[in-house]
Amino acid sequence: MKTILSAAFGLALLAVPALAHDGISIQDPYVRAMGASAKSGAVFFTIENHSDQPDRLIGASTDVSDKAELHTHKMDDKGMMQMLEVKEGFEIPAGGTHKLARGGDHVMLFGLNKTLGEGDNVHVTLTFEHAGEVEFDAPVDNNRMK
Ligand SMILES: [Cu+2]
Repeated sequence: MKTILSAAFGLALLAVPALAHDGISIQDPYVRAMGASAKSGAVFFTIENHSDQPDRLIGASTDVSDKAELHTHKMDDKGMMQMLEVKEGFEIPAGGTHKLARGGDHVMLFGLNKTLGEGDNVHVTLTFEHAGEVEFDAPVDNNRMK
């Protein structure tokens, strides 16, 4: 048993360099804009933390919005879904992931300064407590459900 465990542990250590990322990487991002004349939208993605310490997403901005806030959905006492700003941000555990998805955590965009069409790219800058700024492009996909 002990041999099997240490063999598995050895493999796990070997697998780490293959990921080849230090710190934070962003997977599978997309943007949703509500309607053709939408003044707001949301960005979804998965955050991977490849470092050995926890990190925290604490801010966001984009090239198409006046403002971007970290939001989540919560059920209120009447059973209605409500959106609220999460001032403390989202923690990503060491070696773990945090998914922003419809019906849950998201980056909310306010004051869209242009009409976003299907497939348009939005340039997103995220600010992390430890990793600092991480930039990526996210395509608009209004048909995606998750
Ligand atoms: Cu929101």
